[in-house]
Amino acid sequence: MKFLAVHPGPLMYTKIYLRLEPLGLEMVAQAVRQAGHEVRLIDLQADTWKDYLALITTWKPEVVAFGCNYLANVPEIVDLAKLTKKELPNCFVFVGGHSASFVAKDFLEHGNGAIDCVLKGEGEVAAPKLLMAVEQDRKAITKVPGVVTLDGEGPPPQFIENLDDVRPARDLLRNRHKYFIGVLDPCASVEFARGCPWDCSFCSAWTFYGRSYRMVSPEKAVEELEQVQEPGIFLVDDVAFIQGKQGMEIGEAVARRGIKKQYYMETRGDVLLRNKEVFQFWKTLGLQYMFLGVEAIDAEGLKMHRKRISLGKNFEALEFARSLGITVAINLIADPDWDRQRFEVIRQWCLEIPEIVNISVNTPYPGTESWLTESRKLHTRDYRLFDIQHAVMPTKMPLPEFYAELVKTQQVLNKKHLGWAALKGTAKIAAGHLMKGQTNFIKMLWKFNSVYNPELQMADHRRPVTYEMAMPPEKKDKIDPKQLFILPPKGRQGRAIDDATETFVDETRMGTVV
Ligand code: B12
Ligand code: SF4
Repeated sequence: MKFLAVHPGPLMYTKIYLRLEPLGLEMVAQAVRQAGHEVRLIDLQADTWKDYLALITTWKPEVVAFGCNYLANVPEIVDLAKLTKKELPNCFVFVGGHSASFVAKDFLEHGNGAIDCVLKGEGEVAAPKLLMAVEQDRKAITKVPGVVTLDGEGPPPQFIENLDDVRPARDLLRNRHKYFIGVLDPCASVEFARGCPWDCSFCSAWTFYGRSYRMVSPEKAVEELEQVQEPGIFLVDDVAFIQGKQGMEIGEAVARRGIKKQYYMETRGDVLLRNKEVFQFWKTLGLQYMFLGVEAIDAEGLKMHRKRISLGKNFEALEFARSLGITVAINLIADPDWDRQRFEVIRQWCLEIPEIVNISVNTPYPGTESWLTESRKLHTRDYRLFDIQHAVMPTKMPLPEFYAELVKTQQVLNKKHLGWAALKGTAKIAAGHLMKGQTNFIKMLWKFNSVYNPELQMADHRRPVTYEMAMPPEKKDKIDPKQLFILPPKGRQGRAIDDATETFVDETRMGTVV
């Protein structure tokens, strides 16, 4: 069958700092291709709706699959599905991905017949099975694991047995030069491990994967790095090198094969401190950027986000990351309750430290514990505002003032790390990019004010809402986190970490789920 995989357009954050290839969708595309279908992929972060329309009307796919990792993309995907069914009434249209899995039924209702099913969980195993059902007997699709239709639901989603079995169909993307993060321009994405063994209340990375953790083998990881053309590598793992041994093994193989790349990765402060030698080694291999999930700079804030890592440890981790001589970025979560004074404290802190500080807004997402325990009522149910750059819960200050303070604080980042300030330190690199025709990095340096603007944020709230999110269920003080899982948890055996690491995780996580 002719299968078209589609990634929706960019959200606010990706308009400046980065644009990355849709790795999960490439995995699904490859699995479908391995099953013998004719496959194409279009990424609307780098192409337009017009390109999409031209593609479906000329190529006429028999199946169109949308990837929805981000809740904020739901309305766009519903509209694209409707457009697709209008142009190609017999085409089978379905949606998969992280967020789609948590709001499957709502998605189908918004689609009003334009979306045939949502496929929950990992797509590698399920998508080829679904296509087989579509080809042979469309009425039997609810027998496929993870399928949700308006009439019923299939068995629970299945894990891919071995992450080495499917690697991404990178060749299907036509605009690979458009993917970048900061100076890593162009940049490819690579996965060394999947899932997260922690259980932070505001995060759905662990609930999606049933708190499992699996690793790609060092041989496969290195083979992939070798095949990737781009000099920059964005490691998509939620927490890099949880298991130090894997980090060392991949690193040693990279060194042996003489692979020269520049890397971006994200990790936790406590993992960094536990596996110092691994990160030191990766610095010698080309580690350039590290993102540390600090979330708060006071104990109260950390408690709120259920991060059981002390502030002292976080600052020690920051100190160590600095000592590696790499660019470090950290994330802080601004709460809608913040007042002017709180923002001022954060601003001062941002000014004092050399790191890039990214500030996002506390947002309860379906699939997280916060979604069920947050007592504050949502003041909007517009999916598009659930991008952690907008306030979806009532703010203590009037909303325009909250945004003014937020943007003023984010401006510190702009002043310190973008524009001329950034160009001063990177002029040579930037010139190199220009010589090769890579302009993503240079273009992003002056975009801040056109994207981050309190007036624009307010205007976003005033847009008419066609598709409204369902309300969260009645608030509960105690919940059974198991009800949040998409992939069924396998307990300890689902986590490919040694016992010492399992104990370390247990000591630093807050939950009691197995
Ligand atoms: C890498 C990453 C990014 C990258 C890459 C984005 C991209 N173009 O894909 C960057 C850094 C750009 C990014 C940005 C953001 N991200 Co992000 N990101 C991740 C992260 C860490 C890993 C995703 C990944 O690549 N995994 C590896 C691949 C192989 O897995 P996958 O994509 O999930 O795909 C599998 C399944 O989901 C499924 N699947 C995926 N697509 C499809 C399609 C079909 C048809 C089917 C059947 C199945 C299927 O099958 C795949 C293979 O098994 C996840 C956390 C997580 N672990 O999921 C957060 C996550 C998805 N991001 C999140 C957020 C909030 C954001 C931002 C909004 C943050 C911000 N600061 O603004 C932005 C918005 C991005 C945008 N689209 O414009 C949240 C999502 C919240 C939500 N419910 O909406 C997550 C869950 C993080 C979290 N801890 O909460 N992100
Ligand atoms: S450590 Fe916490 S925030 Fe980070 S991916 Fe794991 S569960 Fe999510």
